[in-house]
Formats: sequence, C-alpha cells, structure tokens
Amino acid sequence: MADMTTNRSASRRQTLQRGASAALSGLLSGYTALAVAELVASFVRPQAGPVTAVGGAAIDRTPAAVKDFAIRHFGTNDKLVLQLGIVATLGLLAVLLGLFALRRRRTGAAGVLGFGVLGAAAALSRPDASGVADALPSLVGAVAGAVVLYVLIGRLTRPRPGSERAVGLDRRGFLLAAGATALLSTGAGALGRSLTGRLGQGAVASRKAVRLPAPASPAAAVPARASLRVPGISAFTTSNSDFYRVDTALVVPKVDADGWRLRLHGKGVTRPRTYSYQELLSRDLIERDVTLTCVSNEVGGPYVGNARWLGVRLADLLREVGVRPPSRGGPADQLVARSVDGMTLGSPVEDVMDGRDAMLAVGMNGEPLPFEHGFPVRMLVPGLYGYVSACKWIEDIELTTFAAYDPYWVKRKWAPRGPIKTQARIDTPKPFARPPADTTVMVAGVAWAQHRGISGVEIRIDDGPWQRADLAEQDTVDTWRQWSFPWKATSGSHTLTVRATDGAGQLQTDRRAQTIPDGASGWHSVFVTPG
Ligand SMILES: Nc1nc2c(c(=O)[nH]1)N[C@H]1C(S)=C(S)[C@@H](COP(=O)(O)O)O[C@H]1N2
Ligand SMILES: [Mo]
Repeated sequence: MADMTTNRSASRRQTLQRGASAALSGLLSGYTALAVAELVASFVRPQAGPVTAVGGAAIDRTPAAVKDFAIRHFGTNDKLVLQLGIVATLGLLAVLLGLFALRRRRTGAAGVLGFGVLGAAAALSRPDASGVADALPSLVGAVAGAVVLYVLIGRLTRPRPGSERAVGLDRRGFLLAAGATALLSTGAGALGRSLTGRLGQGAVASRKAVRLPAPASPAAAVPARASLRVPGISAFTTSNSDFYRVDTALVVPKVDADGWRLRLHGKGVTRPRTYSYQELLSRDLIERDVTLTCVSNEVGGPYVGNARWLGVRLADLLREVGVRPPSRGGPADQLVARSVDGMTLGSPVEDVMDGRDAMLAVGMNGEPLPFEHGFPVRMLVPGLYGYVSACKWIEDIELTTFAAYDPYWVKRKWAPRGPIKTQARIDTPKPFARPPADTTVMVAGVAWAQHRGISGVEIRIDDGPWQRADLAEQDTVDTWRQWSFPWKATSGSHTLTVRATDGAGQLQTDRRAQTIPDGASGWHSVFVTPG
C-alpha cells in the first residue's frame, strides 16, 4: 500500500517534470527563433525582425481609438508596452507549443514554422520592406526554433538508458541540450544586436560631421520677457531631450546623410528633381521659432513643444520646380511627404506657399536634427498639427490632390486637414496640488494658436468671473505664449480654468471634443485644495 503511494507520487512528479521541461523547451524554441531572427535581420534590415515587423503591422492596424488610448496612457512608452506585449504573447504561445509537442513532436515543430510564416508575412507587408529578403529573419529564426523544439522534446521522450520503460526522462541529456541552446541563442542574439548597432554607425558619423551653416535669415533673439520666472512653468524653448516624440517607428530610422536624397515630383512639377543633404545646406537657410503640436494631444496634454528650427524655405523649392498654389491655378492642392519608413503625411499646398515659414528643417535648437526628430531632414508647417505637416526622415515630396490620395492617418479616419486649434494649458499648480492657503499662488502656463498668435488669456476660479492673466511677451505668432495669474488662494477645494483668445480675437471654444478626428478642444481645468 505504502509502496503504491510512493510509486504514484513518483510518477506524478515525473509527469510534472516532463511538463515543465516541455514548457521550457517551448520557451527555448521561441527564444532561439527570436535570437536567430535578430542575427539574420542584422544582415537584411533591422526593421525586418519579427517583433518589429509584427509590432509595426499591429500599429498600422490598431483602430485609431486604441492607438489614441495607448499614446495617452503610455505616452512615448507606448512602443515599449507594445513590444513587451508581443514578446509576452509569443512566450505564452511557445509554452503551449512545447506542451503540445510532448504528444506530437512533428506537429509542434511545424507550429513554430507556422509562426515564422506569419512573421515573414508581416515583414513583407511593411511599407518600407526592401524586398523578399525581409522574410528571411522570421523564416530562418523559425527553422532554428523548430529544430530546437524537435530535439529538446526528443530528449524528453527518448528511452532512458537502462530503464525498462519505453519512454522516460533523460534528465541529464535534456539539461545539457537546453543549456547549450540557451547559450548559443544568447550568443546569436548578442551578435545580431552588435551588428545592428554597427549598421547605424555610418549615420551617427554623418550626423557628427555636420556643420550647420549660419542662417541667411536668422531668428531674432527670443525676447527676455517671453519667459516668465514662475517655478513649474514649461521652459519657453523646449530642449531637444525634453521634446515630445510621436511616431509609428519601432526602430528609429538611422539615415546616413551622405547617401540621403530628397525627390520632389508630381502634379504641376514642371522640373522634377532630387536634392542631396549638402545641396540643401548650401542654400539660404531660415531660422525660426515654431511650436509643434500633436493632434493626439488632449486638453492639458504634454504633446506640444517649442524649438528653434533651421531649414530651407519649402515654398522656394516648390516655386523653383514650377509648383503654383491652387489660388494661382496650380493643379495640386495636396503635398504628400513620404519618409524612409513609409509614413505619408499630406499638407495643403496653399498653406505651404501662403508666405508662412514652412520649411525642410535640418537643425533643431542649434544642433543637426536628433535621430528621434527626423535626421537628416524633416518638414514643418507652422499652424498645422504634426500629422499633416511634420514628416520626419523625409525622402520624397509628391504634389497631388486631396481627392486622389489619402495619406496614412487619413486612411485611419483622421481629418485630411489639420489646422491647430487654440489651446491654453495650466502648467502650475499641478492637479490635486495643496499649496498653502491664504498666500498668493502663481497660476501659470502656456497658450498656443500657431500662425494666429495669442492675444489674451483668462482665468476663472470655480464659477467666478473670468479674470485677465498677465501675458509674457509674444515671440512670434508661430510660437506658444506664456501667461501667469497671481491667485489669492483660499482654503478648500477649487477648480482653476483657463481659456485663450487667438491673435484674430477668436475666443477658444469651450466645446469639448476628443482628439479624433481633428484635435481636442475645450478648456483646461485643474482641481486644487489649498490648506
Ligand atoms: N516619419 C514620420 N514622421 C512623422 C510621424 C511619424 O509617425 N512618422 N508622426 C507625425 C506626428 S503625428 C507628429 S505630432 C510629429 C511629432 O514630431 P516629434 O516626434 O519630433 O515631436 O511628427 C510627425 N512626423
Ligand atoms: Mo501627431
């Protein structure tokens, strides 16, 4: 009796061990597949790796509302969250495949190959896919993963030497094989990573070598009184490291400026041509302060920043190649910019050529563009949200019509035209702050209505009357404007609300709108409890 119990618990322990080992085999198979894929991708194209390709495909297929939610809640971490989600999902699937392979070894291994085919399909479907070679990382990785699963599961089901049982657990053999797999895969992954890192070095060197010329048309110094000395207010000029980043790129494109070309062509372009980076640098450059805003910025949100940009006036280039705006009879009303990663953004030709400082920017706050912000060249159109104007890593400009072509975001239900809505934001005090009561609390923030300017900001305490805030000096109509309001804070809970009036005298609407399809509107409020 006692003997039977021991036997039963021993066999249960062995079943558990086999299950755990099978799960581990599945994980190691997935790990090997990804590591080998990473190594192969370093030869093909880093972006062709399965996690990046599947992630990119997922981003493109994410409904606008979900994407908006992700940007809002994870901010610039949205991509990290996505990639971790993909890896966690793959891990789970790998464990299941491992357990399944214990019963059906061949079919389990074939399952790994199946996932490889899916990864390859995702890679080939990317807009920046370079050709069939993009399928290789997923396929080769999957073959390696399938072999690993087949061999490891074999160790679990092979007759144990000296055992009477038909199948048993060759523990030593399994652990040796598993250890070797882990080691080799880690080596392959690390090698892939370092090779990929080296790939970007040409681009890094080309950026280091850039000497930005002095602008032919410099910006005036930022007026000293454009910056208020209030603790907690946004800096008037946003540093490059603090500048928000919004894009769909899971891997930041590292473009070598020396090989970079910009093609300019399309409807009404009588002399299509291509520009090199040096050709752009040797032209007359303009330097301008411009505040950039994302259409996904909620009321009170962080996706807005102000920088000093250096670049080529885009309207000049367009005129040189024969483009006329629609108001002068030009046949194209939409300018579609395309980036090296296949993003497309469309701007109204009329806006670009109406005299505002639309530019192809090469410099940001005195430096060549950072890679994250579009090196070597990006577009900027003051007054338009980023998604219809601010193409980073630009390589192609095509003149077309709004009727003929929907760019990336428009295909995903965002509005074809995106002029920036007037907004004001309270930077300080922060929501739920508890400043000392019966003191003067400085309420302060920024307001923006690019290309129209800000002529007034008002504050309301609870349901009280609107009161004028003090405005800092305006830099230009294309920049945000700081404001402050000394508030005699009384104890209790209070809601502070802000609203702005643009340069044309138009009061900011209180109508609440979500970010989709053409930008959030409504007044920003902050709830505080002095005490
Ligand atoms: N190539 C590329 N350019 C892009 C995007 C993108 O996803 N890819 N996003 C646009 C959007 S929505 C915005 S708001 C701005 C943000 O620019 P920033 O990241 O430099 O702040 O870039 C624009 N240019
Ligand atoms: Mo955006």
